[in-house]
This record gives sequence, C-alpha cells and structure tokens, in this order.
Amino acid sequence: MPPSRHLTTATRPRHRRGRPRRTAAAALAAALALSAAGCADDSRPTRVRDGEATVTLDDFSITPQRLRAKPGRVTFRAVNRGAIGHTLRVMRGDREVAAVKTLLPGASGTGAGTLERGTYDLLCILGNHEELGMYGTLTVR
Ligand SMILES: [Cu+2]
Repeated sequence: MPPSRHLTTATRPRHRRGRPRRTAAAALAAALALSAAGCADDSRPTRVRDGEATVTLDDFSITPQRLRAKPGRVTFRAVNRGAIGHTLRVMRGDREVAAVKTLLPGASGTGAGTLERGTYDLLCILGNHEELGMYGTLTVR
C-alpha cells in the first residue's frame, strides 16, 4: 500500500474513544516496523511485572505493542531508539493517566499512573506518529 494512503486519514481525532480503531494502513505500518525490529509476534500481550513497564519507542512503533497489567500503580519507562523525538502517553479514552515527556533520540524517561481495570491506549502524540504506527494497547485486569 503506498504511503500516501494513510496520510489522507490524518485528520481523524487523535484520541480514540473506547477500543482502538486501526486503519489498515496504520496496521501495515506497525507490522512493517515490528518485522523490521524482529518482533513480529503481536499475538500475546507482555505482562507488566512489579508495576514497571519498559517500552521502546522507535520510528514509528511502540514495543511491546500489547501490554497487560494488574490494577494499581504502574511506572512506564520509555526508551527512544528512533532518530527523531518521541513521547509516550497512556490514555483511557480522552483522559491521560500517565505521560513521559518528549524524548530526544537515545533518551529515556518515566511516567507513572494508578490504573483501574480497563483498556488503555498507548501512543506518541507528536506529529502524525500515531498514524504511522506509534500506538499500542494496555489491558488492566
Ligand atoms: Cu513519535
């Protein structure tokens, strides 16, 4: 699929409500990014242990893309392996529950939040990075 295809959908609301809706183009971009990173297995969520989730940001992916955690305090440690700046937000609908400030290439940072049971979106809010594949899901239960 040509890259121009998903650019036409860039005007949709940045923060999705409820479960993530993914365009085929975004899913393809994510799949390409994941396969390039050698982590193509998106079938099983990664468990968050001891309330610490380590997430790798890249151009343009969030890895792991699926996380699962128990309710309670979770600290997100994001590492930017990309060539440009990235950031991480953890959203429940339109509500931000954890944030990592913008990270320059090679930088890392943390953000924490107390999570109730539910489904959360992970995303990079810079530019159209979410459209390009920087999204993920966290299930708390
Ligand atoms: Cu980004």
